[in-house]
Amino acid sequence: MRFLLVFSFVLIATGVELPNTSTPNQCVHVLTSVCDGKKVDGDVSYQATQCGGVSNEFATFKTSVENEMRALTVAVRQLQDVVSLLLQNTQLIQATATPSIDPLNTDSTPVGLPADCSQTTANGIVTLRSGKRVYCSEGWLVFQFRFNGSINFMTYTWEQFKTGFGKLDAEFWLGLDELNEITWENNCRLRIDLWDFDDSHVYAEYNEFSVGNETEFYRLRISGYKGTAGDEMFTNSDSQNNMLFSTIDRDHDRSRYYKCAKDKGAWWFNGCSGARLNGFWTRKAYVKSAIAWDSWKTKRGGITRTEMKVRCDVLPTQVQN
Ligand SMILES: [Ca+2]
Repeated sequence: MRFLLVFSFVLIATGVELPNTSTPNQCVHVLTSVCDGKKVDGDVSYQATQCGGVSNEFATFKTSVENEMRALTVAVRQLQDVVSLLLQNTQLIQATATPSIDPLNTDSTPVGLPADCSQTTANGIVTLRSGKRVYCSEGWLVFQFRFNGSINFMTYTWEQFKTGFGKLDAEFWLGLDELNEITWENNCRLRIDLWDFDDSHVYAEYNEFSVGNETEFYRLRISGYKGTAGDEMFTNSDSQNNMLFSTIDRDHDRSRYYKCAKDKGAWWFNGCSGARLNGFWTRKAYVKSAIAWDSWKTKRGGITRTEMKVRCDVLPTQVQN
């Protein structure tokens, strides 16, 4: 039955038409009618010899059947070629739809994902090749993001600034350990973008940026300013270059009398002035503890959105002599 179905499909697909006398009984019927009453039982050779007028008809019919069979053979081969091509296309589609696996990637994560933010133009939350989710902005890795005061940065401790807090889809601080890991052995830049209530925007970029490890209290190294916000971190009289990180519970600033971070939020304080972007988020002006960048906003308030981000050039591997 299966063979008959396939055979029928082949005929339909190839457009081959068999003669109406394609079955043995029909064949006998045709020959019987030509012999005009002579009894025949399907023995076509008998008929051919007994019925002279029929022999030519039989020869013609035989040739016709042979021709049809040859045509069928050609059609079957063409159909096999079509099926073979379809199978190849199906395999190609399946291979394209299945994620490729990088044989060098031991954790078997799909290739095509960026290794870091510098390899993507996406802005927002991005999954890296390592599986880690980060926040990218125009090729930079965002490590501090504030825009609505949903998180009070003033309440977080040394341990929390060390490991990070907040959420990527809200406000967050990435963490000092990770900043150290990212910046310590690479050439990195720092970029800071600031906005106020009127949506005015300024930026500051530092061509050199690194953060030490916890043993040296995450010492900040910074230089090479350019931008529109003003150099509030390096050439300021209260320069924060080479300063240690302070939090509400760890005082590493240079003021003998004050704990700058306790009043103004965690930062790399020298004295208690200069940039301080982890301060209190407020819409009010003249708030002592507010987020501040004095070379742009002198009213101690009004900065409503901050983005701190890092971008690094990985140093080439040392060549062994
Ligand atoms: Ca102090």
